[in-house]
Amino acid sequence: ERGASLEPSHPLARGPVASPPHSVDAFVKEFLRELNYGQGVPLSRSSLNDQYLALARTVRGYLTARWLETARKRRSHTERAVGYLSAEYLLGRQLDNALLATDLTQIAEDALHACGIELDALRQVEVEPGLGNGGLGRLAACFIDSMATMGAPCIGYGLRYEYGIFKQTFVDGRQIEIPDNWLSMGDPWEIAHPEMEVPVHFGGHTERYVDEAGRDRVKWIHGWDVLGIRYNYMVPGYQNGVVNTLRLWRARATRAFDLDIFNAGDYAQAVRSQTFAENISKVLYPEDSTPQGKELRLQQQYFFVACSLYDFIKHTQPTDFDVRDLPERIIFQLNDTHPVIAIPELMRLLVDDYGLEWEDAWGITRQCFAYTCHTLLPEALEVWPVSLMERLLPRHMEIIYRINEGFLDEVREAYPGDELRVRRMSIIGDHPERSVRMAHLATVASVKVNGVAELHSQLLRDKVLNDFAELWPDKFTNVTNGVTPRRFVRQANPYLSKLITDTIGVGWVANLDRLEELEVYAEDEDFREKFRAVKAANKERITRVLQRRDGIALPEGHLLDVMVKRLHEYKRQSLKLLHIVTLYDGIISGRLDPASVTPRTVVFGAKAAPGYRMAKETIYLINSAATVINADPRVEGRLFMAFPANYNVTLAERLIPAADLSEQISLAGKEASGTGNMKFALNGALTIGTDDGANVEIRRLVGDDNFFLFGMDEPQVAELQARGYRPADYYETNENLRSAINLIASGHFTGGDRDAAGLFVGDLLSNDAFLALADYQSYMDAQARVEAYYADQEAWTKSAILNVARSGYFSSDRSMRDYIDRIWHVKTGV
Ligand code: 7GP
Repeated sequence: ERGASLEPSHPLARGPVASPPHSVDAFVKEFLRELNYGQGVPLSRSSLNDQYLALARTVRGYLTARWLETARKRRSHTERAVGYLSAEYLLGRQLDNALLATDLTQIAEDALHACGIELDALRQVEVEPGLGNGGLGRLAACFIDSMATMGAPCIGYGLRYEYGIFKQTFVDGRQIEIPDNWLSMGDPWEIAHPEMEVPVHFGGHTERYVDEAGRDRVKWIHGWDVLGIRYNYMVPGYQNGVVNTLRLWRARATRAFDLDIFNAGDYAQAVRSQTFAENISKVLYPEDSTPQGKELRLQQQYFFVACSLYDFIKHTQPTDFDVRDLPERIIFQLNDTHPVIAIPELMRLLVDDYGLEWEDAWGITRQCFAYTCHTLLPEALEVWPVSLMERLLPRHMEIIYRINEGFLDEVREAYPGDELRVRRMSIIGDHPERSVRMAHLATVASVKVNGVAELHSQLLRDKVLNDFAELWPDKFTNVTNGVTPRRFVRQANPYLSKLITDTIGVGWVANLDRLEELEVYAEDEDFREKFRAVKAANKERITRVLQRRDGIALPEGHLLDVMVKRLHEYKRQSLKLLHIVTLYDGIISGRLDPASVTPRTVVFGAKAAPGYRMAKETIYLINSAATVINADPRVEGRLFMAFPANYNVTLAERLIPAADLSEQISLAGKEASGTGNMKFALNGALTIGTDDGANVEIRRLVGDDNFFLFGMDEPQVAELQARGYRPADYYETNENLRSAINLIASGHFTGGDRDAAGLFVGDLLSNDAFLALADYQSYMDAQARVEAYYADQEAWTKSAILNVARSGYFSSDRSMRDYIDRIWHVKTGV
């Protein structure tokens, strides 16, 4: 019998076909189908990778049905969506999250079991997509998770790097970077659309002409092109049937390149120029909080932004869409300055391609963007040389000049005669070379500018962007960061999750404020015992993980003290090192009785930017100290240091739930927010921290009694720096500090090699830009308070429970609520 033809209006053609049923039998069937017909192997001959890919595709099948349904519902209404523009998404593994979102974890486990496979074995196969460096990239991943869970229309746009953040290994204690070839085994989560090509242009020059209507217009005569290829990823909401989209772009050479090859005498050279185009999405730049200023980086930025704007206008809107309605349809959130070139790109589209008048286009553009700043380090604010811009994006440079002209007129009108201010605020800077200040461009064009924690937003207003805040006070706002409780509590900490759910019900996973219902249980002895059992189980788990992953044997019964984050001087891993060395030095010099030292294991995790010398020296010294201290019998096993290589999202999920103490010790006024700090508090670690970033809010919420505060606050730091900071003063007057530094300088940890510690020690004594020595004694005192408090396990556990109960605020769902209310004004619940 011949099948009936499916007209486009036929229900089956309009899809989606129903999701497979939620049953073990159905899951087995889907899984075997994927294995047999997708991977082309019978179960009996399948490899672990075959099984993982088949499992991932099976789960993806369940997601797809919801994804199509979400898209169908959204097509029928015309409400505003969020376009999250981010050069980084540090996603972490996908499988568990997808299982949790679809409530299939148990079914999958049983189904695989029926096939003789352990789910846990397949979990280990997944390579995490490391398409981000650190906080900024992980935040983007949390935000898209929360938007889906709130049923809010959001599309994430970014780059599909072929190589993500490098894999770190240590050779003789020194960091070695290995390319992260994460796609080598195939990525079952992506859906490629090689047929969806978006043309992106570079180089060339511009020409003026007069159009039919007699208007002056500009034409960009392109120098060269690449194509953007679309890759979709599903972003599932937590058990709400919503699946949003993350759309990442890959660069491919145009056919013109192919033709060149065909015609060229020099075949090899022609293929090389093809590679040149495809290099754009080749690798993530591994710098964190420091801009690179490399041409390829600007190419990446423009490439993904141009693809995304084009895609939004041409592919997500109806064919009769009028670009004048853009502000009703979209708000683009700029995740730091990396996507800021989107502003002149939208102007170019509106003026050159759609023929709008400049003023109309500017009116529209100014409603379509909002900007989040993630730093306070002045050197971290991106600037691009005008010369580079002119060469790579000549039309955009003209547009930026024109935006700047209009903007500076506004400034002059508000502050007549204040040319100094005009120069400070200009989008174009003159020193050390003429360049475009991307943060200024972003601020001028955006509806709102936000910092990522209260203190950070205040310092943005008062310092970094002060002139702008004076001109437009209402433009500035704060949205304190958050983290997704699905990944960082529910998945990462199944033991704690079960205890919470058994105690207050399951509602907390999508409504984290409900954790406050745990508050009363801090006084419940039985609950405290269970809470301690959870911690103990998590310590056993991390012990197994580190043994298997790194061959590290963690001692038992120690206070677990964890400092995990990118290696940066402002974060002060150096201060943590000074603390441990001081204890060790005290013991070996006989000043400190080892029996009086709280048994403590310090775990570091940190990648250094490959070109960041001081950061790499710090890694080397930490590793060297670990080798010596761990092996020294005089310590009597009371101090242990571990530095597992390649800290990533997967390791964070295992490590954070086991921690007793969370190290958040940046110099006040330098860490914009921190988000690791939130993950630790939510998993029942106590924080030792400065008055910096979101620590301020964590301390206010959990209470002073449940937080170890130390160090100068930001005004004190500013004052000391204004007075003139001399680190040597502290070295000379603090005996323990001097002795610890001397021990490092003597080569004790570096096999007698004094030079090996020279850079580190030399900088601390003569420069110490982040005032580690000034905060040293205060830090040591706070660590002594930690030891005393830890001795009282009942008191410590109470505090740990209160940290959990009072940290619901740090859900990224709440952050999204704040963005929606204050900036985006989009509807939720679809
Ligand atoms: C980070 C900030 O350093 C961190 O404090 C914050 O929690 C995080 O963003 C999320 O807001 N910044 C970056 O990762 C970064 O690369 C580039 O900043 C300016």
